Amino acid sequence: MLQENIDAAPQVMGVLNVTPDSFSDGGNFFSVDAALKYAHQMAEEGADIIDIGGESTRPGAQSVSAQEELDRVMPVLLKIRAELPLKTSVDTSKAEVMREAIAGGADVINDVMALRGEGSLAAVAASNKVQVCLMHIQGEPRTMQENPYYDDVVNEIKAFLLERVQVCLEAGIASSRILIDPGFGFGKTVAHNLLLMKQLPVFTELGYPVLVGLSRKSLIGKVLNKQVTERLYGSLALAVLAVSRGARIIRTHDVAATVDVVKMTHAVLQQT
Ligand code: 9MG
Repeated sequence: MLQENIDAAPQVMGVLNVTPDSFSDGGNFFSVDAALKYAHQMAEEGADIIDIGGESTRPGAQSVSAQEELDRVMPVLLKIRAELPLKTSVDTSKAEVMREAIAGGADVINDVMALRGEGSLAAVAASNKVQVCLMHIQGEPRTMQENPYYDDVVNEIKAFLLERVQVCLEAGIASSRILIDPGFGFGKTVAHNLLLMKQLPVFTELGYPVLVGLSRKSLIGKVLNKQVTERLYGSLALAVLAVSRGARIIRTHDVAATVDVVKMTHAVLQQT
């Protein structure tokens, strides 16, 4: 007999980049109206969370001021919160943006620098509610793909994430508010990324929900020899592998397809 849902399925986080130059969809949602329309579409397609980003993290991207990031992100965050019943996440590494986003009701701060920026730990610790995603990156977005090197990629990233979790706990952030992310594509070669996926249980067994972002990334382009617009099937294959290895949140540009593969994979995993 088909067993009913015991544990909730992993969540799908839809990417909403409000930047002129983001990886894979740069410029598409740069106006508030276009961003909002796309947020509604992702909600209809079954997204659980929308991750709003006002500064591109792709290699070589230009950095922007906190004010510019706020001007891009805040109107979209506030409108989504007013119009849609789903969770919101703000992808930022700046304390000022974090503080405003938290005041504006963001549910998650998604920080690719794992709260190492000036004032960002305090900004998150000052809230008693917001969740934080601590992601691993080697280097910084601008230069991260210049010869990434590890002696032991899995254990070095595990140690980094555990150290950042400890810093958060000591700052008073409850363990229930912490998500971790090995940071696929952030200062990693294709081989590093593939090994991280193979060994994902090392992270999912740490006791913190694991978020992964694999959607349309260059590792897929390199393995399959596909342009960014042709990476859906590769992204979905990785989403299936991530869910079957225990990931709890899948960050994606392709919400409808990802929702289906996440639900299908989860249904199989639920069977006893
Ligand atoms: C902002 N961003 C781009 N890729 C990402 C990933 O893999 N994880 C997280 N947490 N954020 C990401």
